[in-house]
Amino acid sequence: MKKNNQELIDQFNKDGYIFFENALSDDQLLAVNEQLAAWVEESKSHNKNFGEIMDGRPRFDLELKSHTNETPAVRRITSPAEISDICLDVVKDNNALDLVADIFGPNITHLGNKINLKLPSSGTEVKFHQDFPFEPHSNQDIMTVLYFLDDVTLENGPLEVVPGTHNGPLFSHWHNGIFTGAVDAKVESASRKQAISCIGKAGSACLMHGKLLHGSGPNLSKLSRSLFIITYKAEDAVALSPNHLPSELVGMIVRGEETGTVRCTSYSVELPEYPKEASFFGQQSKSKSVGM
Ligand SMILES: O=C(O)CCC(=O)C(=O)O
Repeated sequence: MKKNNQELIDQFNKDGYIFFENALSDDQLLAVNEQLAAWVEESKSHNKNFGEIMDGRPRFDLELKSHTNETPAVRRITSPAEISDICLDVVKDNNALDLVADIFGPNITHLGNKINLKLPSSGTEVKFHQDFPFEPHSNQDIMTVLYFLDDVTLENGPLEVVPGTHNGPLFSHWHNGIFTGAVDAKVESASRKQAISCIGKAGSACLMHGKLLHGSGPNLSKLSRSLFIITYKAEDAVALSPNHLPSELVGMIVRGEETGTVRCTSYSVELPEYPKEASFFGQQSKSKSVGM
């Protein structure tokens, strides 16, 4: 049975995430996927990361150990909405955004957008982490919305979330003086046991609180698993560290209006390290050097 908005909001407050069908219209899904297919095709002529975002880092991040012409392994496209009007239109308006406004609104701004891909044979995986320590703000009303561009199944590396962790501690993402962008191995193995896989049809989305612990395993299927990930925030949540995905679109109002107000809640968090790598996959690969 389809849940009404209040049931979804109650579920979000309890679990820290919501699965939401038809977050993208059929036209949006088709258009973003056509754009993505063109970028993957383009990646075949590159053997290293390419493109450029505002701070000079590459926009297209490749899983270099598996990327070939036959098995392209783009794993991240940073701020696609800066170079594609199709993606920009989705950032500005989609069915899930109304729910974000119901939860953290009425005034909502865009914080960042990216596409994560797990192409077959790429081996890409995501270590367990919380998003908030990458982007601490004056309050914690930050929502990551992960739009499914493919059908997501148990085999193709679904997002795994740990219900209720948005109400728990902020974990350290620093280990032995290195920002690994991941929680430590003990927290990860305990989390895995409680994690729920977010599976569903292309066009659905998972709305996830910025503090929710999550990760995902490799794609073991022959079909791709791509997510368009857009982070939104309450307009009165003001950044406490430089945005790690800088773009002209940061701070764009997508619902309501600008109030110029800062709302503060009290908490402590270690500041993140500004990435030198093309994306957080590079930061997470440092986990190996600290024995994780
Ligand atoms: O691609 C995924 O499965 C998760 C992505 C994620 O957690 C992130 O990019 O922060």
